[in-house]
Amino acid sequence: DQVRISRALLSVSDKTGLVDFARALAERGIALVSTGGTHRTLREAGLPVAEVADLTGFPEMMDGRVKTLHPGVHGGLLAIRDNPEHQAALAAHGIQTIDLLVVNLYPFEATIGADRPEADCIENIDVGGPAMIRGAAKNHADVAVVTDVSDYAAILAELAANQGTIGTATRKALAQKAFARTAAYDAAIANWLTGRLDEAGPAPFRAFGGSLAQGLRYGENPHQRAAFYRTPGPARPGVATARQLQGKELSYNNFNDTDAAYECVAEFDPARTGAVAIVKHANPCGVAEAATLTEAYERALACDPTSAFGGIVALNRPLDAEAARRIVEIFTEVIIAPDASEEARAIVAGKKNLRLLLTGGLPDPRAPGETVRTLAGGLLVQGRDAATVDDMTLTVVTKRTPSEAEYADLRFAYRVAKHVKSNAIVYAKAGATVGIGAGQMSRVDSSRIAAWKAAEGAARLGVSESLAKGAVVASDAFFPFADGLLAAAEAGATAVIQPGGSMRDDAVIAAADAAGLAMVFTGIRHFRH
Ligand code: 93A
Repeated sequence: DQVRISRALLSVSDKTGLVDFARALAERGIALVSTGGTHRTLREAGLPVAEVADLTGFPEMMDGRVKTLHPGVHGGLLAIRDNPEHQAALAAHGIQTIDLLVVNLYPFEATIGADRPEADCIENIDVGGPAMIRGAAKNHADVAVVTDVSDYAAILAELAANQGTIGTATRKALAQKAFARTAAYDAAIANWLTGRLDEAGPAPFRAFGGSLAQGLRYGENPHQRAAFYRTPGPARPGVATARQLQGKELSYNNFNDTDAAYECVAEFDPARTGAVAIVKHANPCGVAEAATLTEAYERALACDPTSAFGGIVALNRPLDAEAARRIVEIFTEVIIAPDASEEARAIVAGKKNLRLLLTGGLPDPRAPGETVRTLAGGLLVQGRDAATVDDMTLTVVTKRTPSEAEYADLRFAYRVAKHVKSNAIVYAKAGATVGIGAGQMSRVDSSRIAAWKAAEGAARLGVSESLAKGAVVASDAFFPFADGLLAAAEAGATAVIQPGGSMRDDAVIAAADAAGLAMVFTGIRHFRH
């Protein structure tokens, strides 16, 4: 559907390109209306232009704070053209429709950027402009809204090519851009105000949208300021939404580690199995699944009891008394679970400093969403890693096919590897990790660490063979060379899961065959940095 442009309202702070644009509109026979400064500029250029006061019957007042906030303007933007009642209202009140709105806002961002006095910044909060932009964008079925000076040329070109009309696709795209602009504008105001609030308080924080949920004593280190912000919109059940039953306030590192732990354990469907993840420094140091949480906890703990000291324990099912009794035996910072029985709560209550967080539900590992990371001068945004091994096609690439037991462990290990920082190598046996190598710059080093952890575990238990013996191994990304894979074979692993896709896959597969390993490719990588 084309919309014929008969009347345009122009109200711009940035007057770049304004006169040429307005002249071209006027030459097409489009009636122009504008606000004080814009009107003056157009009049001085000799263009025929009415004043907004002609539409509202009111003069601009209060230093321009109130100029377009009137039904004479907003009725003209918001009226649905083919709605008889709206037409009747327009007629009854003598309101003229506006088909093209051209607005750019008071330069709030530039004003705060120039460190101007607070009163100047406040005065540069545009109210009427965003109201008009939002009205026009909402009614993009009938109105085109231009919020970007760099779109003037394209609008003129479209009017010329389409007998003075603007098409639906363009109006919709303009409306999207318009709402993005008002959203960013309000976010800039909110963030600036957050900074002003904090100046009176303990620490100045700057965040990117969201609302300040909680000031934190410090960040990763005591000399770093920190706060926790909640993002708007529906929340994933987790540390941010949990009810804390007891214990001190969470620290910055607690938030981060607890999130890592809960996201990891949420990979395990509670209808299928109980699962426990123990996390330190945002990496799992033990994960296990079992029929009971107690057994899962014992086995997760056995993977690396030294590292588990002072860790975060995440459970995929409600905490029961037996598991609670076992967990409180060891110094633990946080327990997070969907829920807890009365008896379990009472047991945890015996440890005053231990935080117990109950979320009411598990986050969906497949749910979409974004992750955000800052870098100097910007933000990196990506979709969260919603891939799960259950949805992947596992292709056997070796002569030997994994046994059913190996398959189960391969899936388990890959599920865990997703939550281990790259380069990630995970040894697993019978539903429990037995060696985890995390965060090394070389994959072969991660392989060695994981194998060494498995050997250490054997020594701790007083058994002669490494726990890697008969285990499977998962790698979060392909083995670039056979060496990492050979390290696993040497340690005693019998089966391998990895994405595949290396230039040297053939050599890696040949090495696996030579070592009698079974290997499957997932086709999907789980980098985590
Ligand atoms: O102070 S306002 O929030 N009140 C209003 O009613 C209003 N209407 C338009 N600011 C308002 N505007 C803004 O004035 C526009 O968004 C534009 O940035 C500016 C244009 O003013 P002028 O035409 O006087 O230069």
